[in-house]
Amino acid sequence: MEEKISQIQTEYLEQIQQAQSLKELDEIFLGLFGKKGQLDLLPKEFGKLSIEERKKVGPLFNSAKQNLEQAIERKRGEVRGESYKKLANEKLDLSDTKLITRKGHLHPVTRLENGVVTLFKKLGFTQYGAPHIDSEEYNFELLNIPQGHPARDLWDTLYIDPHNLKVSPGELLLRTHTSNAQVRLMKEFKPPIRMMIIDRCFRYENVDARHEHTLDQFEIVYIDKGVSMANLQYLSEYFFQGILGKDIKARLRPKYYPFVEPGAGVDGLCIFCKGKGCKVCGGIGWLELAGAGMIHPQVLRNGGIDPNVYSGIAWGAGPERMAMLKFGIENIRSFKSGDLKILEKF
Ligand code: FA5
Repeated sequence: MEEKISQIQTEYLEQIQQAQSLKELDEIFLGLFGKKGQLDLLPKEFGKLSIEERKKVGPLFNSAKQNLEQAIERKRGEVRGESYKKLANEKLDLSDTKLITRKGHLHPVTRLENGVVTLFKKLGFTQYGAPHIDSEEYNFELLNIPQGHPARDLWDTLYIDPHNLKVSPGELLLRTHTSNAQVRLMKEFKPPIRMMIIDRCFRYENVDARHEHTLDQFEIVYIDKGVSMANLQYLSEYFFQGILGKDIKARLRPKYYPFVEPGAGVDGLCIFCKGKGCKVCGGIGWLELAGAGMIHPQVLRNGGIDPNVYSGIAWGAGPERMAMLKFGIENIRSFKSGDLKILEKF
């Protein structure tokens, strides 16, 4: 046994000395101390030895084990030192490397909206902001839509849980349209008024190719003496041609909104089916871009404006719907999907 121990020691010390890499040293370590390692198997044979022999072999075994472990550790240190030296002398020449940079850009809807704001600034419109979380009063009641009015079904929304707030259930909601700004701005400013609101709205909506639950709207409110449907017609053309190009085909059709009289829907010809009807336009051939009309006399009164002196027009348009036509995007949900393959095209 003593011979066997010193033979293993000599043999492995030599191997350790010749090792060039950490991998080789790991293999040597396993060969000695692994599950079937030569040195680790030895104690199993100690049972066969006499007590006298065991007294001699025990310390010999321990010192061989210690020597080999230390030799491996020492050699590991040397090999590491060599690799560090090599690394320290290595030089990486990056002078010729071209960095691959990805250039981002504004979201297509943001670009379209910036264009809209610039267009209407030229006509003297200023931007106005109204709260996203608003009261029923401004979103519905002051716009001639009292509790229980069937028109509320058109703007189904999400109500805020009044827990810990000093409001009754159903009083606070996520605004369904930018029209919640109408009476607010009338109370704040005296006519003539030329204001625009461009911002986010929310609806409890059955989402599909042209309906989102979170959508942007662009609203204008123009109040002055003698404002008429002719102004609405002119501004609609100015708006749609300015953003979608001279060739855009738009139509104005009668539509009911409780806060305007008369009311109109403004549609753009569906570019996907050229008016034949498809899944994007819901088979209609036209895509509704805006709701509009002459501001109802009662709404003017609610805002402290005398309808016998002043009249006004308003519209609320969907920038995402316009972006669908402008960029040829068939599904409104693509805009907020975060799908770079689609967004990078624009
Ligand atoms: C309104 O929201 C009215 N406040 C518009 C208005 C303003 C009428 C001023 C009269 C005077 P409507 O629900 O139809 O109306 O929405 C207006 C436009 O917003 C639609 O024409 C469409 O372009 C866009 N829109 C409406 N619902 C969605 C939706 N779920 N997803 C994307 N766009 C929508």
